[in-house]
Amino acid sequence: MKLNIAVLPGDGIGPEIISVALDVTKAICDKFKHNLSFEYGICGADAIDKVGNPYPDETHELCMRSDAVLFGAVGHPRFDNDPSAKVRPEQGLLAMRKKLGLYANIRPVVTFETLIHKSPLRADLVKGADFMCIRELTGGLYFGRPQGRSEDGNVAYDTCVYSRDEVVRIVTLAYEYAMKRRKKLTIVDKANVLATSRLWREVSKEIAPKFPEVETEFMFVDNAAMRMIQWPTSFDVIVTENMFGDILTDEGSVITGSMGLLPSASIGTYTSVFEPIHGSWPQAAGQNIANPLATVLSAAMMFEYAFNLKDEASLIRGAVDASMNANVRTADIQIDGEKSFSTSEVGNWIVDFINK
Ligand code: GGG
Repeated sequence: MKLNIAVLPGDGIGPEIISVALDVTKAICDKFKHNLSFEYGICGADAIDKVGNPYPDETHELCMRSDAVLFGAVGHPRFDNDPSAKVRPEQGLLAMRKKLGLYANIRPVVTFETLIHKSPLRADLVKGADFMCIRELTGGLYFGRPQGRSEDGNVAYDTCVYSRDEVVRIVTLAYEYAMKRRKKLTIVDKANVLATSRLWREVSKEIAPKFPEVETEFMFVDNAAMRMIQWPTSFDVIVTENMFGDILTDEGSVITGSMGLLPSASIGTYTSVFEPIHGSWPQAAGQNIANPLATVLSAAMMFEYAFNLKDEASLIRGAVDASMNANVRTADIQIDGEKSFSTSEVGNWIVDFINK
């Protein structure tokens, strides 16, 4: 099969983790005799520095002609300390999502048996947790307009907007995923306060009867945040709006033991993007210490979701499991007192495992 992918490393640790994920992708393509072609593009702070735009047209055109995009991370603190900055790296990520129509961000949260010691939560609570968070990605507060500041700078505003069609699209997709899993869907909102959440509830109640086998529960986001910590095994599929999904999935990473473990797939209209849920960790850039597994597992999602190549995805996941069982781990997931491995050492181990 021919696999034509765009590779956007981005900022901070992005280039290091993407290098590992690309090596893994190449090893899988060699093993399964796929014809891989890939091309690099720029985005984020890197692209602001080079061309003044965090998602330049050339990068967009590259993504549009690719079957899938492997994405690292964007962001740099120098923009946080400069409120007058006209453009921020994260705007590139949002522009990419909007322009590529990536309305659904799929984030699996799965506990690894060998990492239960790393979760700050009790082992008996996190053991067996395996749920999927579906985050709406092109609407809500991150995109609603107006957004800005009053002329005197003393007032700031964001706008949360959702249309019926946007809710139908994402909630229907979530029911379809629930049908393929344990047939339970939790719809997370803040319907006691927000008008957009009340629209989500109204529309979801219209869709639910089309999926009678799926148990539907509605939950306020504050309650969901508590329940995720107290009883993570009670979830199967969660669907929620953009910002709630952003926050809840970072919380989900605590269950697994490290932010460096959570992959994601963003699917939609034109192509699909695969990226770790974590950001660019600029303080660690160039040190070869970042955990590459979230990006490697994102590459596994790419094989499965973009190319329907399930054996290839399974081999990657098996190699990741094997690396952890062999104790070849970066510092964030290493057992206290054991030697930790660098980003590239973990990557090389996984590639060798695939090549065996
Ligand atoms: N790989 C994900 C990434 O770079 N995240 C940085 C970020 O700003 N994320 C905000 C978001 O996902 O909406």
